[in-house]
Amino acid sequence: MKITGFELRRIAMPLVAPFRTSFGVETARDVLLVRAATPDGDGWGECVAMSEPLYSPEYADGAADVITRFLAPRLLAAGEVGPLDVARLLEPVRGHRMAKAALETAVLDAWLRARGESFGAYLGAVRDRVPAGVSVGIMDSVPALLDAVGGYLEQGYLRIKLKIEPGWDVAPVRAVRERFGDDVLLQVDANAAYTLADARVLAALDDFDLLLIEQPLAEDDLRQHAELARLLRTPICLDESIESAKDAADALLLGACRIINVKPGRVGGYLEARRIHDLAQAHGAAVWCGGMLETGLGRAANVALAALPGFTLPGDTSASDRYFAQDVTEPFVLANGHVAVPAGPGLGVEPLPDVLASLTTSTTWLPSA
Ligand code: SMG
Ligand code: MG
Repeated sequence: MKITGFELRRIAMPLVAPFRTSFGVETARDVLLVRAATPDGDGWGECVAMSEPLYSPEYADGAADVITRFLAPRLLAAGEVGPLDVARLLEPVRGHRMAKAALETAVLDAWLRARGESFGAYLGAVRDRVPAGVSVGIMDSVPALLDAVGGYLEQGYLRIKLKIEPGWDVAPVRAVRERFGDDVLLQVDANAAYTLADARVLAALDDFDLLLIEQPLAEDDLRQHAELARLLRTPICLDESIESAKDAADALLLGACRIINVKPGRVGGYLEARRIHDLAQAHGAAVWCGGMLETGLGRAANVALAALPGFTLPGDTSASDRYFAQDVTEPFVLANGHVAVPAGPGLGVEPLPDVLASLTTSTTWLPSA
């Protein structure tokens, strides 16, 4: 497949409510979209980097820069490029996995659309809908949190994830358990806000029968996660620490986690995400699909991935209206706690032209030489 050029498009998406984590507050999503143009049609990739390098070292302006100067030129100079070539062609450039993932996804989407095959079919999906969890930010008070959780449960979300940080951990978890009972599937995510010295507080969460505790310690603390795992009954799940299938293998072998949050952007794309799925399955470890407040474009691919057989826990694959009043595609909706896997070619969803135009803050065209 010949790529005639890449379009980088920035869109500004206000969130329906501020989303607070242990590293900051998001009130709007500043998204970098990549469109791969080919003679047979276009493909889309959403870069999950946030506007500031707080979740991970990548950030949207940096991703746009590395794509423009170093990544897109390698693909545009390569002549025929298929989805399996992208990672190899970009491999000499260190890191920048979210930027690489956006390019690979755009190429894969264009290639699948031309073949008339869906992301789900290509990746190996075995379901036509996936159970939806929801990630609930840190709130100003426990009553505000209980209102938010109650609202999501009423809508039908099948699993609740509470963001935690030192000072906002045992009390909110206890309050949610007391109000909504022991049957709610409940888990927590610290975004690396603790150290091993906090093991006692984290062990206090063992009383609440959580599905998992996500990324309690720093991303480069694999050994310390393994140590912490020995002190907790609650399974540890890693997010930020896992940037590749190799990292996943190391973490599982070391006993640093029993569960992995798979985010395709964080690991360099959907093909590497599928490798992590395969590896975890072989290892008997559970995986689930994480979220980065994606628009409908990124969500379409995530939902397809979450339909693979080893994704045995509900993901952060919520409906569009949990994030945005107006999504850039037809919205993903919650039906009996599930979100449908798109069945059409490629991502199976399109940006709505007028909406896309109204949200766009800039576009750059990177032509092939
Ligand atoms: O997409 O529903 C979503 C957000 C899920 O909590 C979520 N993501 O660490 O897992 C995580 C966070 C990272 C993004 S926070 C701005
Ligand atoms: Mg996380």
